[in-house]
Amino acid sequence: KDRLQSIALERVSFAYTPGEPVLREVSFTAQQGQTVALVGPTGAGKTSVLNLLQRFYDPDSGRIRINGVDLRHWDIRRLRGMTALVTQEPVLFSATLRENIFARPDQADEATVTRILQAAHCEALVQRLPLGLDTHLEKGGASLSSGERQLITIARALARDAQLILLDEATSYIDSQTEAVIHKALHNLIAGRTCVLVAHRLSTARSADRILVLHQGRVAEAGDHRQLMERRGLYWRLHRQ
Ligand code: M5T
Ligand code: MG
Repeated sequence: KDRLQSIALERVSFAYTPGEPVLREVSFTAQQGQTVALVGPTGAGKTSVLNLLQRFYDPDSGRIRINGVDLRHWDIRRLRGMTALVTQEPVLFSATLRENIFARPDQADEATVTRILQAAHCEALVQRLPLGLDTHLEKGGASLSSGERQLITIARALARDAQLILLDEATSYIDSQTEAVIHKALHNLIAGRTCVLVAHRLSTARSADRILVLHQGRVAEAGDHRQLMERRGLYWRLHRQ
């Protein structure tokens, strides 16, 4: 299994449409086990960074490296095996909850299943569903709340034991109780793993090793929560809104 040691963006620029750059010379690094949080206004380019890290697109200039190796030289299957994505709009399969979480349900023993459901705070959901883990999710989980769908994708990422977590926090309205539960599940997912996360709630960014404030595709500020608050710049102003 590949071990993730570091990821680095080196002056990455990118445009979906030629001449309309959405990322301009973005640089950051994360060592194994670290969390980098991306914050900033809508359209700043946060999700685009995750798109490049998944190789949905390649940079127009600059480099992305994993373990020092240019991302374009990585085998895409190895990259996918290492990475788990937790998105704003989770895609659930029209299959059982168990199949949605475990790629090989027959190989997941009971202790593992229990541990993962606990860590992802999915136990209440499993209890609520008529057939528990074996409940068939109709229409990709249309009957579930967006918070529940998010917890399922967190469980899925835990089950895969991916080393690189790419997380785009949901923007949709979630009540504060559900938000607290998701926050705890995310904490369990991120612990010990390397993570690049787009934080829409500033409380998620707070504990990151490094926070990047993106503004119009540029890194406007970078530092940890304390450093950025002391700076009294953009990040500090985001907190006062
Ligand atoms: C940055 C444009 C978007 C915006 C800019 C994902 C995507 C974005 N864009 C495209 O043209 N095509 C695409 O597939 O790129 O967008 P973003 O990276 O999605 O910004 P964000 O994640 O910081 O914003 P938000 O609203 O999620 O907080 O001009 O139109
Ligand atoms: Mg986004």
